[in-house]
Amino acid sequence: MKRTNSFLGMLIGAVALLSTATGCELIAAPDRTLIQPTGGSGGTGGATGGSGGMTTTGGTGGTVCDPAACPPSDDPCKVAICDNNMCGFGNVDNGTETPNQTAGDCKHEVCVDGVAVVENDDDPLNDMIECTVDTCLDGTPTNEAASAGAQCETTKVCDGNKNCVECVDDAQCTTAPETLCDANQCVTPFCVNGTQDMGETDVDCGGPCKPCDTDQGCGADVDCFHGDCGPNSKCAAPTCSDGIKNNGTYLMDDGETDVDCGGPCGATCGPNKACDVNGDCKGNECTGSTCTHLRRRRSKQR
Ligand SMILES: [Ca+2]
Ligand SMILES: [Ca+2]
Ligand SMILES: [Ca+2]
Ligand SMILES: [Ca+2]
Repeated sequence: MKRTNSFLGMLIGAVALLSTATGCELIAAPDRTLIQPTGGSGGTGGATGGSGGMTTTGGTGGTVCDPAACPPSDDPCKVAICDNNMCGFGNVDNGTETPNQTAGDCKHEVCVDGVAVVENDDDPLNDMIECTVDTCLDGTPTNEAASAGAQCETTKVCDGNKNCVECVDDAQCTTAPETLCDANQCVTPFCVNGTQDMGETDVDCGGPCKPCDTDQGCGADVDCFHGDCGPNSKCAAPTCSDGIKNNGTYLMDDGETDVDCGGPCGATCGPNKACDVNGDCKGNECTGSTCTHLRRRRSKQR
């Protein structure tokens, strides 16, 4: 009788344990409002990774998180991931470029620890001028003049002042009779003989020789370095309103950087006009070799 009672007690205990175990499986079911569905309707019951320290081995057809099916990130430095079988966001690889890039600004935006930062980049500004060397210097585009004699336009050379010219010395003048270099132009020897010869509009200038300077004789605009042969058949002095880009440092150091602006005309070049320094531009901002468009620049800084 005593043995029977003790057996009954063990049986009741076992049933109690079993019901506890069954209760635990129900408690371990996840809160499905916190799990993003990953396509299709999930099965019922079953959970992966229950809490509470007891492993549930039952349950089939539970939802499995798939990063590809999670809501995508709006932040270019974040990516959808699964964490504890729930959709979340993680950092993209450090150094990943964001879509927010500007060509030619010597900078790029990359992700570092999940945050977009702007870093220096080897992304020089192509100023479309062959006789400048386009580089980045500490995150700033620079377009320095190429050295005199550097090749340009296949058969010409740079003059060291950003211009592509015929010659900088006699070495480039090898086709007779033009065997001498005078003011960046290959000429015949009579263009440098100190007398006005046939075809010259003044001494050693005009016609087949180098163009003439202000107040020298001319027959047409092409005879004048500054491009304006006045009504008195003398080359007119350059002005900031003659409609001519009076360029260069030849004879008179008056180089406008664009038509009637920059250089001796001061900070008068508008957006997209050519410049050498900030002082050539109305907005006082010369980027590369071009005056910056103020409105565009403001929007870029946002
Ligand atoms: Ca860039
Ligand atoms: Ca260039
Ligand atoms: Ca001559
Ligand atoms: Ca001018």
